[in-house]
Amino acid sequence: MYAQLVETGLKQVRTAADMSAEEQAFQARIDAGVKIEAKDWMPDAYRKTLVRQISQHAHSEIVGQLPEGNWVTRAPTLKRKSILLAKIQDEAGHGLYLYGAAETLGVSRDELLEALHAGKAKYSSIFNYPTLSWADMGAIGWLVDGSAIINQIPLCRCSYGPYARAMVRVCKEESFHARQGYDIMLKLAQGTPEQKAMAQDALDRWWWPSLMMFGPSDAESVNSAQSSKWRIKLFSNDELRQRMVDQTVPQAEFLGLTIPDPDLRWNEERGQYDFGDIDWTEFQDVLKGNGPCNRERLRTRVTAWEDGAWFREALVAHADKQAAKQTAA
Ligand code: FAQ
Repeated sequence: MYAQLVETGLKQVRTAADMSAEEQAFQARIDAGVKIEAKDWMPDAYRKTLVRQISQHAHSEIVGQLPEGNWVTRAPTLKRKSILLAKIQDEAGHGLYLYGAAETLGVSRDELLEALHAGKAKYSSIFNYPTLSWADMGAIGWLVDGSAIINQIPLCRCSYGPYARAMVRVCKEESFHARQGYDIMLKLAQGTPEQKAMAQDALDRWWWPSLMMFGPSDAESVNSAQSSKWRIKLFSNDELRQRMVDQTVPQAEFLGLTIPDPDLRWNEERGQYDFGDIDWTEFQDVLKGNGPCNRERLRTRVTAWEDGAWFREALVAHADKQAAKQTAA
């Protein structure tokens, strides 16, 4: 069923010769920078690609609440606790905007959640790692939300109107998230030697998984070519990953922390940092469900869904009652 909703696997980029007249006109609108709206005609593969990406993105926001949720009761001060709670609530909101954007493409939220709970739909690899110390709240805000912003700013200009518009607000909120994360890291880095060591340990554990968030290398990315042609993707996975490294290295230097990459060095000629090889075996393992927390994350989401059944039923019963009252009036 999920396979009918989304488009997966290697895509041949469609050329003018493969396209009907309708599809050529659609591509011409995209090339001219026109936004595609929900009621516009669109090729089935474009619709399915968007359902795949937007729903994966929505699931990431929802599952992404769990690693930080682990620290709400142990935040070091009331102020830190309120900030963390607000951030986690924002992530829930992002999930809802994104499910809303996916629904404009003709799928239901229930179908998408069913695929997540059955382990068929992906969500970002990053949320399958554990949060072992308070410093991880800093590292997530700084590196994970930092990477999310780099990936999502271009999405504000993507070809599908409802997705692009949802991204505008998401990005504004993500920038608060990144600032709060960096602020936690700064406090720890300027604290006692033990606190600075905690910050370094968090950077050591989150650095490489954060680089993996951008997806496989361009040579391995199955979706990039067609998604770029449709202007769903405006920059490649490797371009955005490079942007993240270039932006983050000076921030780590300011904190007095060391990026755990012996091959990291400034390349004068390219005007960018060179960095070491990513462990793609680890990435693939996490995608297959074998990361450190995959099973726990899914179990937690399924339990939350099942425990909330009575509340959803009550809402439906209330809505039915209201509708019956209006009909009678
Ligand atoms: N994790 O051909 P490509 C956040 C999959 S939000 C898992 O390059 P594509 C906020 C990919 O789906 C984070 N799977 O694919 C926050 C595809 O498999 P499929 C989420 C991954 O779509 C912060 C296959 O590998 N952001 O962090 C990953 O062109 C803190 C081949 O890859 C988004 O979703 C991965 N990292 O490019 C929340 C942004 N990478 O579907 C809470 C929107 C790749 O064919 C707390 N998404 N895969 O079976 C995108 O920009 C793209 O979908 C990419 C992947 C760049 C993720």
